[in-house]
Amino acid sequence: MSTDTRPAPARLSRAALPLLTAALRPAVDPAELRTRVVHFGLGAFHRAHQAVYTEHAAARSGEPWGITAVAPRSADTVRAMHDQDCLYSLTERRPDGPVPRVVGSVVGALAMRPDAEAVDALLADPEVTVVTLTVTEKGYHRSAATGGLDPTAAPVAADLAAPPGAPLTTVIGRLATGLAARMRTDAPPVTVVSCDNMADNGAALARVVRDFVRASAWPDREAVLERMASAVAFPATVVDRIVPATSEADRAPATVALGFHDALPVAAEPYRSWVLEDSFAAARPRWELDGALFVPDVAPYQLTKLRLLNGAHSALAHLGTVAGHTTIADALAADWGERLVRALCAEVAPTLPAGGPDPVAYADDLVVRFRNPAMRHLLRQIGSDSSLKITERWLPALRSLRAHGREAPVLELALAAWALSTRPGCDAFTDPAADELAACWRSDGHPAATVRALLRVVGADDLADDSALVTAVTARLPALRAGHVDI
Ligand code: CS2
Repeated sequence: MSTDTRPAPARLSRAALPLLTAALRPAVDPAELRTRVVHFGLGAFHRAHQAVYTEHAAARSGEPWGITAVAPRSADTVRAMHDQDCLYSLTERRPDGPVPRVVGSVVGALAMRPDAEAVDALLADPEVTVVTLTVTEKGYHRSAATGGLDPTAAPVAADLAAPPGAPLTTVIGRLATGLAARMRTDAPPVTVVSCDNMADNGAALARVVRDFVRASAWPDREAVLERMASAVAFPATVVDRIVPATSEADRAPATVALGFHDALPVAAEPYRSWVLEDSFAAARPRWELDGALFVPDVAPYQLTKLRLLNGAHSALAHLGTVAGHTTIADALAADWGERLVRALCAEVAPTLPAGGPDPVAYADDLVVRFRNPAMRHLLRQIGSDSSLKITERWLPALRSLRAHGREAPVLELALAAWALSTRPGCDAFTDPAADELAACWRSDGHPAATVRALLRVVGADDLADDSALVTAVTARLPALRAGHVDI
């Protein structure tokens, strides 16, 4: 047995940067950046997407756009970020080998609750003109029935009832409070950019923020709303990059590649894209210098991405789990994997507005991206929170197909696999509505009644009332229960 007596590598830090090879160093010197962007959501996705675009925009424009990222929950991540001067490595997982480097655009990290005052100070800071968010669908606390803020959701109700100055739990509450403070000081306009996977995400975010202000007890809420209407823009955006949650297996190679210990590495596919609605209220990083596309209307891109990429991801997650697979690449290697992706894209294509990417070429690219053998993207990660995801990814397309009298066998099959995952005791995925969904499986109930009840839980009463659809989904259950995916 040999004992390794070499000292552990030092922690990644700004002092380490000059010691890295040029290929590993950030595109910008973080010491030259200032916080001009506040980001909510310190997860892997942000660090592999917007942080990269912002870094390149700063490097190419010479403008000092730095990001302070706010972690809604995890103070541990914030501490780890501080321990390494907010630097971290990003490894592109190319099929022919990993390509690591350090990203330098994040210059501050705050924990939303303990650092509430600092977060509000930044939101009111005239230098900060962009706020971005990656808080996932559940961070918006939208009501399935109305699409607006759900004031009965426990954390929302608690934030609305909190005394002034108390730390808040929801990002929407914190953002609304911070923006209100900015409006009161007449600070310059600001743009708030939702980077989550929802149709019309800008309008969705604007609505829940305004709903929070409207439901607050602030005496000046009408004045705040009025000023917000002219001084806060909420453009829609489509973000795209496959970034699996960082796993233990990512840490050691990152440290080896850098020669410095990195507790917060991120690994992502090489592909990335960002399409933004060109309606900003104030200065922004020149993300277009790094390939971001500014367009008048993102809807064709948004719906294509949500229904094809995310729709296929969710279908692979549920059907792959039924068939005993663990990752997207495994599910794609099944004899039905590629067929599923192509069939789903072909089925959904007629529901997409004109002006977006060509669905056939898009499906070709998806197969290549999903098949990347260097990626380990867990079906468990993608299938979690499905009660919120399928309402964006599958149900609008399904409605549109049914309204036009078209067949939807792939979406029906996917829905049946999702239904099975909601059974009591099935812990393949986590979901905020898990208890409510499990309660739909009454031991004396007919499976069709269960399918109907499940659809009602996700706010799809219209589909629950569609007997032909419910019958078709129910008919798929027995084969799936036996682990057969028949496409
Ligand atoms: C995935 C997305 O976890 C999921 O639900 O479908 O995170 C997906 O990887 C990204 O949207 C790709 O841009």
